[in-house]
Amino acid sequence: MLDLSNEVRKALATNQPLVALESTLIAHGFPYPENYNLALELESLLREQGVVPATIGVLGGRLKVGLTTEEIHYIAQAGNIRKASLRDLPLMVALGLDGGTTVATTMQVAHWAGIKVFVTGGIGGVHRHAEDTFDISADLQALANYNVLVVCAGAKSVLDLPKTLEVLESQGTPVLGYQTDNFPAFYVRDSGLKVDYRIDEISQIINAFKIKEQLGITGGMVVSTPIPVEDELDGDRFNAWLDTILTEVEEKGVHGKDVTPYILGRLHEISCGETVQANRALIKNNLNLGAQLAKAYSAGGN
Ligand code: PSU
Ligand code: MN
Repeated sequence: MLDLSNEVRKALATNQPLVALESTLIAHGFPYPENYNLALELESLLREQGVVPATIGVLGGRLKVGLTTEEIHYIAQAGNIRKASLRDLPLMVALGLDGGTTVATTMQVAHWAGIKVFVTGGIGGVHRHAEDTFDISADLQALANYNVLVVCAGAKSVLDLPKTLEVLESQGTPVLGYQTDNFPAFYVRDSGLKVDYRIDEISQIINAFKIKEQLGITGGMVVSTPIPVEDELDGDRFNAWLDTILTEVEEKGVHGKDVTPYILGRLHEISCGETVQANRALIKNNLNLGAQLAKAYSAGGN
């Protein structure tokens, strides 16, 4: 059921550095054609650094590791691609469906394929008012279970970040800050919360990850890095947009897997594209860190 591209298969066999990328971001995170252009740009930025990209998605019920340009284009423009979260994969395979993989399922498939580093924008987490809605992203379940380094600009600032960090702590997921003490909040650099460990050296992150593997501790690690200063959004303006949208979510009864895409889409509209620009910038920044981590991992880490 796992379809590895030739490039990915060869990279795994010859211990070349690989970075996994998700496809929900392409299907639901950005509008077309920005999504398509960004997905290809991320792949070529990795290749320039000597890292093999493995964009993951589900097509015709096959778990694809290393989508082709044509497949990425299909997912980018189809418009009705399902969001493939943890509970969806067996059904999608059985029914031969197409799906964009979330952080959760991209981690799961990367783990099955043996890819150790995954770059995304921001992880999902505990939503605001989760005490009423119980809306907690399956991304946290995946972080508890799959042995993958997840490089991100923190968790989406639309979430309840203190609660998200509490759940990560309860389930034993280390949260690292690369060259920062602060847990980043996606569009803004500082959430006001601290990471467990500030780590300044790539090799130290890889060592910790390998030690975790040797000890047989399941689960991933969050490696966070803030959006670059020049791309950061103003926190007060952002919060005002978000308050408006969260009111809409409640009034319109948006729920379940539609919440995150709804919020991201409306942010794009209300901000006149500013959030999309910031999102693009932070992913590219995360990508550079992920490329370095992948190279250090395949080089042995010391
Ligand atoms: N962050 C973004 N854009 C996205 C997502 C996160 O900037 O599209 C996606 C990721 O795929 C993440 C998912 O795994 O949203 C979380 O959705 P939910 O909260 O429904 O678990
Ligand atoms: Mn949810």
